[in-house]
Amino acid sequence: MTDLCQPDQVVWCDGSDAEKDALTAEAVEKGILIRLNQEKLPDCYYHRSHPNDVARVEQSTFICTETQGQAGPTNNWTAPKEMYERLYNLARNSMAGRTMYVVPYLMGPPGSPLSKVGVELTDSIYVVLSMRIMTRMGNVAWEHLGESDDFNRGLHCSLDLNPERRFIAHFPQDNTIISVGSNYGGNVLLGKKCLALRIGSYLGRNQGWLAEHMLILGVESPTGQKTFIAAAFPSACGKTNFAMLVPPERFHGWKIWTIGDDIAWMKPGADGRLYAINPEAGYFGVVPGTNFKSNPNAMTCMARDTIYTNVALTPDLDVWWEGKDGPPPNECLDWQGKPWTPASKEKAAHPNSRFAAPMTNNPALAPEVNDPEGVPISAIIFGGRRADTLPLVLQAFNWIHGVYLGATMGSEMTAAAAGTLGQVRRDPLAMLPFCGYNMGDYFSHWLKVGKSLKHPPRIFNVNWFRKDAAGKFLWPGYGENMRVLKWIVDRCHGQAEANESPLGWLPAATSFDLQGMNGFPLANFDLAQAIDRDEWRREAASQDELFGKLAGQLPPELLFQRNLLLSRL
Ligand code: SAT
Ligand code: MN
Repeated sequence: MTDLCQPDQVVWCDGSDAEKDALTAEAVEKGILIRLNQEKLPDCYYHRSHPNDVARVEQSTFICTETQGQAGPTNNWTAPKEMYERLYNLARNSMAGRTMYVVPYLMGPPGSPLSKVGVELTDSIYVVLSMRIMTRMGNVAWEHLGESDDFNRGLHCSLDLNPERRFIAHFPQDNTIISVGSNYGGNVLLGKKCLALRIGSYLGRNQGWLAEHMLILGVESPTGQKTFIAAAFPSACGKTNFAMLVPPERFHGWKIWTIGDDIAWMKPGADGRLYAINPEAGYFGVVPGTNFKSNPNAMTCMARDTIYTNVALTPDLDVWWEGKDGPPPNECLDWQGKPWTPASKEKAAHPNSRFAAPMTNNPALAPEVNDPEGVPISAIIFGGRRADTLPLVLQAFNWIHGVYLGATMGSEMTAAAAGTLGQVRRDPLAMLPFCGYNMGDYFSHWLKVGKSLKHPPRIFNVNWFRKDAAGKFLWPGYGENMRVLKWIVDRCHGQAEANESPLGWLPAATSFDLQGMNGFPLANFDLAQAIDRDEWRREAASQDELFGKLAGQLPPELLFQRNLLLSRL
């Protein structure tokens, strides 16, 4: 790669503190990072991305399998040979006058049979410093690798950040990723979406495990019983908030522990249960809307050792964003560095501005996070962002029905990806942008894994985002989601009642706790749970688009499930 990219020098990163200090100083000197107010925000830095480079770009993301059928109709595909040629031409000499950093990293706890090693070559200090937060970076990766050559090959060239020369290309059969022309997190922190999800899902299918866009949390009851849950939501639908939830007053003695906020690798264990690890070591969370009420643990995470990207910068070198506690600053610089005041029409922080913070900053970090065996999963939750149709919570009748609920998930588009905000699209298991192979085969893989589990997790569907006729959210969300969690946990332990509905099991009024919800109109709960048969007939009909696209590869079970739903309706 050095022959190809022609860097002036090559730096092998070891992950040490001395290396971090030197790279940080260099980044500050070069204007890549701004040192924030160290009294308010110790070890925190600020970065502005190029204004055209603020989110994942799905149209520039490719799965380059041998045949187009292997990538499937939901992925962009180019033949590997052609894509290698195109990207090598772009990478050629692209690091002249620059430094190539060799970043070894480990995804998952050291010593875990599920963990994977990657090596990312990059010409961006921002990427090196972010990878240091988001992964276990440095010598720990070489130690895990030992004599093996089974590691992911990653190349990242910043180029000139021209969107026309932006490609995020995956070569699953070679365990290789090449990303050029971007410097935005999800496109360039190759351990995250590229390895942990796109390549990971491909490997998981061949090796009998699951790589999922899921948070993992532990619910501890007042008696000390811990129940682990994995939950899939599309990007920017509150996974980080849910993973760090603080139970309300009513749930005194209950505690939520975070294992991960974005990605789960899950494998059947010898005891017939499904075990999960979080391959990451940090959080790359959406900042706007985060405050001490919505997510106090995230506020603590990002109070130190954090890289902020595309939030607003105040005159005293503090950071600000829409939805932060307290009044807005009288003046500041917006995410593009332009003067901003509360009278400005545009937002000060980009809606997809992010913080990168080490998980060890999280007061709710689960002690099991480094357990090489992972944690046993009792429930899997699928959730979308839907203003209508979908109830607050329901339980699938069984695994196959649960896979159908996941496969037909719909969600309104968010700022995490370039696209039309608010439009509902099918995002199966929140994996549409992240599945490294044919989505139909992916559903079959899920069905197969379910069959291999003696004690499969229970599957649930949630929607925090349902609105009333006036456009107001029906459910308060955030900490109050503990009530939904409690019902789910009770269901897992056979302790809560449910009523059968055409969609699945709904909470019985006697077993869903609504006490102590100050000012919450109880009728809203019924509205949030209401099933409108006309909406559901439309919903089932609109599944045709995705199912039609996957025809041929779609497991028949899912079509049967759809017909069962229609007959129940
Ligand atoms: O931008 S990332 O892909 O890293 C975050 C997300 O979209 O989930
Ligand atoms: Mn994500």
